[in-house]
Amino acid sequence: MFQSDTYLCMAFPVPTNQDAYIVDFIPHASMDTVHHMLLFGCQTPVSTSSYWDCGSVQGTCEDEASIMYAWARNAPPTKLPKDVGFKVGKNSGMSYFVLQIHYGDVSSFRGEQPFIAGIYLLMSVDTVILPGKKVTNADIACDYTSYPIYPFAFRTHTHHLGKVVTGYRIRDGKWSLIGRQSPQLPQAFYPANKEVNVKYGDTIAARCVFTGEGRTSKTYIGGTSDDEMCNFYIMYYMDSKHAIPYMNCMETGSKELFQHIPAEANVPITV
Ligand code: IYT
Ligand code: CU
Ligand code: CU
Repeated sequence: MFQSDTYLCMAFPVPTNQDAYIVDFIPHASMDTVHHMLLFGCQTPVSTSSYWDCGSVQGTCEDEASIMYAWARNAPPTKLPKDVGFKVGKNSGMSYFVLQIHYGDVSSFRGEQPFIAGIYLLMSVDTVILPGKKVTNADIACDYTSYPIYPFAFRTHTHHLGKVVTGYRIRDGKWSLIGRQSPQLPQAFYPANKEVNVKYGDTIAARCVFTGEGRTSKTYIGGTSDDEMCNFYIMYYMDSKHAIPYMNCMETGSKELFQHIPAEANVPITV
């Protein structure tokens, strides 16, 4: 019934007018039919009446959507740490949940939490992969100038040409691994290296390694499965006092900086 590359979305109003905190996700998915599910929060979904086709890049919300949860077949589900919640409800700009690829259910609300969960997204906007070229690196890096965050899960996303995606914190010139995964494995959130927090003055960096083998023309960043994307998502918690639920980084970082990236970033992960 559904072709591959068909994405269906449905919006659900957050069932409260007050602020609430999501502390758990329980996917009710049939392993046979659902390949993956993503849960977003936003103010204005594309539709509020029925389900819709949301395969293209802007397919979920009219305003900015923030990813809160990813479930993929054959990948272990991520748990939020104790006392950590995603803030939702009118005041937080999250009036709706949008579930991409139906069959889901969410029902864990709590009052104010000491820690708030958030997403830091590193994404490349300008990578071009030359046909036949064995290795193309997409590098992303930004200085971090906010309150401390504590990464606890990460997710990688590319389309077919991605081999490995790796994320780091750089502090005093030292690169520490946040997470590393093949985007050809289920694109769920995986546990991050718990020893690595990020604070003011650090740099956050990621590299996606692509291959242009098998292509006969240039590949650009874009929304279809013939295009590519380079995403490294960090799910973190931070003190509720300075809750920032969403941050992103779209800068390429300096060549000089990436001369010091650990060699592991270019070691393919066999799937
Ligand atoms: C161009 C690109 O890399 N798009 C990604 C990242 C992205 C996510 C969101 C960009 C924007 C967003 O509002 I949320 I602007 C992208 O589309 N990634 C897909 C999903 O849309 C989340 C993925 O599976 O990671
Ligand atoms: Cu899928
Ligand atoms: Cu994509």
